[in-house]
Parts: sequence; C-alpha cells; structure tokens
Amino acid sequence: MKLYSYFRSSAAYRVRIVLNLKHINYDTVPVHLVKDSGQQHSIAYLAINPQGLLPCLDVAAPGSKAQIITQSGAIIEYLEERFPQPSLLPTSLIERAYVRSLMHIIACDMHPVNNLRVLHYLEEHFDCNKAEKIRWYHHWLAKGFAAIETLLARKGSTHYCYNEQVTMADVYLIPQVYNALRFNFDMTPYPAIRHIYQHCMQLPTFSQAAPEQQPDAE
Ligand SMILES: N[C@@H](CCC(=O)N[C@@H](CS)C(=O)NCC(=O)O)C(=O)O
Repeated sequence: MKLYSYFRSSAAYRVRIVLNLKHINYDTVPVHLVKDSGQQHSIAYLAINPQGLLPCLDVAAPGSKAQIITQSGAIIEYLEERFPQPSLLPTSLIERAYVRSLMHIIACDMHPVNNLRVLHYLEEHFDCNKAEKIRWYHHWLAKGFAAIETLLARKGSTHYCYNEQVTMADVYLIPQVYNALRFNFDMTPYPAIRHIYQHCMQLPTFSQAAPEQQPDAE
C-alpha cells in the first residue's frame, strides 16, 4: 500500500496509527503541504485526490492500476473491514456508537475548522494576524476537548478512551492532542485526555506514527 502523507498532517497521522496497529506494511509518498505553495495543489496530486487534501491511500496490488481511497475516515473504516483483527471498535453496538461519537467530535467539529486552508482563508480574506489565528485555533480546540473530557470522565476512562482497548477514538484523539501541544494549547484542564495521550504515546504503534518519526520529517 502507498500512503500519501505529510509528516505533520494529523489526518495522515490517524491512518499511520491504524496501519501500525494492524501490522500493514506501506510506503510513504510525501506531499509537502507548505513547499512549492503547497504540493497538494499540484496538478499531479489533484489527479490523485481532487480535494487536494491528505491523506489518501493507494490499496492496489503492486504493479496494478491505482485504487485510491481519500478521507482518513473512509480509509480507516476500509482497513478495519479488510483487516478486522485487531478490531478498533468495541463489540457492543452502543459502545461502538460511543467510540464513533468521540471520533466525530474531532473529525467533524474540531479538525475541519482548524485546517491549514481555513487558517489561510482567515489570513487572506479576513486580515487575521498570527495571534488572531491562534485564538481561533485554541477556541475550537477548547470546545471539542471540553466535551471529550466530560464524556471520558462519565465513562471513567483511564488508559484509553474506551475500557482497556485501543479503539478508533484513540486513533483520532492522539494526533489532535499532538497538534494542540505543537500550537502551545494548554492541556491542563483535560486530565483524562492527558492521561490517555501519555499512555498511548508509550506504545510503539502510536509513537512510531508520530510526525518526527516519518521519512519526510524536517
Ligand atoms: N476530512 C479530511 C481532512 C483532510 C485534511 O484536512 N488534511 C489536511 C492535513 S491534516 C490537509 O491536507 N490540508 C491541506 C490544506 O489545507 O491545504 C480527512 O479526514 O481526510
């Protein structure tokens, strides 16, 4: 498999964790989100992913015509269905929904508003300076993390978002926290999230997927 990735992309980071958890070998195809005014906007990359976003995964057998999956959520669900073990979802239907609720807080309500292209748009069309962009970024992080923290506390989570099992919720949470820390967001008010982050980052499947471990890391 070929993962189109950028070391700092948190959506690509999610997929890297899942590939590691499921012991799937893959090659990284780096697409630099900043260099050349963003290689994701190049004609060559748009032919692969018309959204101009990372990640995407080519699941074709070597030597066959490309079979590209875009959107980290679709990639992760594909990998879960194709390689069911170890499962990244609980068995009970209601608990699966719980895990997906946590995932969607991040995937739908936190990450998209803080994406690179949104921050660029704020700068270009609303004259936002760096400090204002950070305020925006931190505001949406705080909203999302507060809700996640409450849900985790209600559940009595300790090492993972759900029981003693790695699930897709951890796969989404860890890259989001990594990014928050990179942008100097204060994680003090979220002890349950911090605990899960510290625990997961000790696992090689998570730490080896981290940005600084990637072949394109700078
Ligand atoms: N919903 C998409 C989001 C993908 C996304 O926003 N990727 C970011 C990197 S984390 C990106 O490629 N940004 C490029 C840009 O904003 O121009 C997914 O989960 O795959």
